[in-house]
Amino acid sequence: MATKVADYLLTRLREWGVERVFGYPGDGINGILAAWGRADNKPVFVQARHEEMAAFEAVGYAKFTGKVGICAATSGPGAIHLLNGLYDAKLDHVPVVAIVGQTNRSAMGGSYQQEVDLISLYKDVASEYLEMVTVPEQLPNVLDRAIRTAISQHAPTAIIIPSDVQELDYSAPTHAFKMVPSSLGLTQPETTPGTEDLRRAAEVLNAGSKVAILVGQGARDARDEVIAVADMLGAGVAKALLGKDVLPDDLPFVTGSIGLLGTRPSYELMMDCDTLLTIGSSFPYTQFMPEFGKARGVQIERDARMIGMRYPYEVNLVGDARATLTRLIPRLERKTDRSWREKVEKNVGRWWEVMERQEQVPADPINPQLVFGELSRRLPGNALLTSDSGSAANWYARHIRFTGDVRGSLSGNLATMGPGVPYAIGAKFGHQDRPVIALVGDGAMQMNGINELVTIGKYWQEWTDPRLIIVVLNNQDLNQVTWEMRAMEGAPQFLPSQHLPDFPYAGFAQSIGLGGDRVEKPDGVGAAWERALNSDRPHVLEFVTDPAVPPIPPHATLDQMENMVSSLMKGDSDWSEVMKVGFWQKLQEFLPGKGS
Ligand SMILES: Cc1ncc(C[n+]2csc(CCOP(=O)(O)OP(=O)(O)O)c2C)c(N)n1
Ligand SMILES: [Mg+2]
Repeated sequence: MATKVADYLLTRLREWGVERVFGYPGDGINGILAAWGRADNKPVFVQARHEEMAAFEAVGYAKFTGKVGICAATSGPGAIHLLNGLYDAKLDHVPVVAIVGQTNRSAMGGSYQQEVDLISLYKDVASEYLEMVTVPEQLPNVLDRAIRTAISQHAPTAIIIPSDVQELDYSAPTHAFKMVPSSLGLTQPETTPGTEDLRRAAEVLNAGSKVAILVGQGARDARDEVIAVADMLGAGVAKALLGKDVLPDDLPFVTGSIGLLGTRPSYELMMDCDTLLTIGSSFPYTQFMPEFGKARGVQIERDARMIGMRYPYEVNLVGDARATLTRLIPRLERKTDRSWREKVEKNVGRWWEVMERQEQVPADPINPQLVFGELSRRLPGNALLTSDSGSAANWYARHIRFTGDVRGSLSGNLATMGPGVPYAIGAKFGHQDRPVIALVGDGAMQMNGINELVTIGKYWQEWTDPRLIIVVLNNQDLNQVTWEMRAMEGAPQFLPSQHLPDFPYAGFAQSIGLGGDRVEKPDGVGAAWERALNSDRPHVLEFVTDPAVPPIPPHATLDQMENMVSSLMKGDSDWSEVMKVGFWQKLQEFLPGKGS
């Protein structure tokens, strides 16, 4: 039988080294599905419950492996469902290729069933590369460019293949006019700034006496170099959320996360420094960076389109983090006065003590901080963590100490609900021998996480290490929004929108053959973690947590936090009182210039 376009598509994906495609079927891609059958399911088709989940799985796979993630969906509704996951890839700069179907060429423009103008719909999300294949000779070039562009531009791209084209006999581009042949492979250039620019950057960094470093995911390959620079400059290092795994938290000068979800030591590092070095981060919140005019700034960023924003930097170095730092280091002078660094380290030590004490404050019934603290103390050094958007992201940012090779990610820039469980599935398919832990709210579970447990149920027996732990914060509240409303609107909880019905998350997991624990008391938290971490199968840990425990922003000083913890521990006040008063009235006291 002749090779059809769909057969060649799968062959080419295999030639690119693609091992898995996360997808969902439909008649817009029936031709490709039939080819998959003929190709003995290579690359392996991973079936999600929903196309958005397939896209999140591809994003999670790409984030945790560094390889391109591929997702596939049918025309019309399937392609529409992929969108939110593809936007997540776009905003977090993740290489993902979407392969979607379209109606037959003969029906196009005829308002045909499931006919959606996909070129217009995908124009923005796949702005780096989007093309429809209309004749077989186009295919290798369009697919190769979609893959190469996704990898090199760190972005989602998409190819649309009408169903009748999938069924055509494949015919390769020829050595002829208006044919576009293509070839496999891609090497990534190493970009470094020029000597004069490195000299200017070194001048700024050497002149400062209180240096702050901010790292983001772009610094991930430069761990040793960042440590070396921080040592020479006597600097503290704060981490943007997507860069939480760039440096481990057991280094005493690492101040942890930055921003509203960040730590007090990161806040003070930024407010008190006289020099800022940002490496591989487009952290957007200027108000958590030094006052304008207070610090001289240097930025290192691989993408010239993303440099020079967020802060008025004096030197903008376009280059890869590792290559640039390697060339910068010989130009740096070791700071002999270590007092700034000592202050930062003292702050960091005290911060972790306050976090541990906060975790112990009683709540009704479980303090969510305790859930994260108990995990942090047991976290395997090779774990992969995902967090959903919700209060979990606060506790993930502040209470989990990364050590060793722990990796973690969340939807950093789109901050969408829903990726916690599918990211974990993508991570697991990328690293079947590593434990994966998803930290998810009950709202996100009800949005899609419960359904995606079914996907875990379908595949877990294939995994070398079957440990995939899904933590559900059962607080019967869309808690993060509840707190945001209190903060910004001064509004009380609006129950018709905020309250969530209960659901037996652990019981449901058990009913489909997974492990499950519902934990209702603080003294059961540690033991539940032990069970899940030693389980022979994926495990849902449902913790009944108190929605009245506020995510305290970094405006609160360590003294204020300690006082609050002491008064809560003594019973002089409790979390529900904080809630009644309205946390944000309390927050006012924490804002700079207000209260003690
Ligand atoms: C798709 C999407 N819808 C809505 C939001 C707004 N939002 C952010 S966090 C959140 C609440 C999450 O609730 P839950 O998952 O229960 O976590 P909790 O904060 O209660 O721990 C909402 C509604 C969003 N970020 N993404
Ligand atoms: Mg909730």
